[in-house]
Amino acid sequence: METRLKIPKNHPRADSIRIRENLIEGEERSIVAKAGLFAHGRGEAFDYFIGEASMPTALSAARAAASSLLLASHAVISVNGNMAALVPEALVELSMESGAPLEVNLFYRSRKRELAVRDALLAAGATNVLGLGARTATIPELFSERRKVDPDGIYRADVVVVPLEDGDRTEALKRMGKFVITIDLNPLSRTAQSADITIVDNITRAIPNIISAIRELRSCDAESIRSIARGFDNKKNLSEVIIFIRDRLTALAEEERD
Ligand code: PTJ
Repeated sequence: METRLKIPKNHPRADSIRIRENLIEGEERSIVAKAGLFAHGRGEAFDYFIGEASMPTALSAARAAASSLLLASHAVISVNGNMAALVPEALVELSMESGAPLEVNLFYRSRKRELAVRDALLAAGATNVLGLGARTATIPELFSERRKVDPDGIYRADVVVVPLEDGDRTEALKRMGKFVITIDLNPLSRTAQSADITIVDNITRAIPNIISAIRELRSCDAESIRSIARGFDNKKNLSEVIIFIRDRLTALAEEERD
């Protein structure tokens, strides 16, 4: 995505600066919450630890997520401000590939921000965005503004994709019997720990990885898709992520010492 700030193509941190500028401009247009800028800083720190590339664990989690989306009766993708600013086109593509509608659902909810997020998705090619209708349903025992959901969307979904999420809602969705897929660069966050599938990766890489996996799995029979979904163990995957980070940091520390 083009940014207002002209970033030299050969700048060693060009991608990172472009992402940051997208978020700053998104905040100015009310798409991103101020807290979304802090959330990005936390995420980027973890991205350094993993080497700013999709780990093998992220690829297998993306494949499991793709299988679960293909097997779902009514999957929904929950969209917040950071997602709409960073990957609007990829979200529209994922929605089209998986058949899961996009639903705007914000932690820092205001009518202005809901409309700004919806407009960013429409500008990226979405034709139907849930979460802005007059009717709302409520997620029980949840006190943030995220408790209000679309009765035709998250409320009746069996599978919900909730990237960059707060732990309370993930736990509340689980109590409602939903199958939760998240994307979070922090493998230790409450959301990462309580979801059914956690893709520890940057959303800018994870969404395209799920799209590629869906395309690849389309040629597989239903039983093979079910066995990929069944064979995924989130706790084991998260533990491998932490071991990957430990080993990478140990190798870097040894290089420094030599
Ligand atoms: O737009 P709103 O109002 O719904 O608010 C969105 C934020 C992100 C502000 C809200 O959901 C929030 O406060 O989230 P948290 O609790 O800060 O959690 C966000 C998680 O996403 C953290 O664990 C970050 O490490 C992680 N994260 C940040 N940027 C990325 C990321 N994970 C993947 N890709 C990223 N680009």
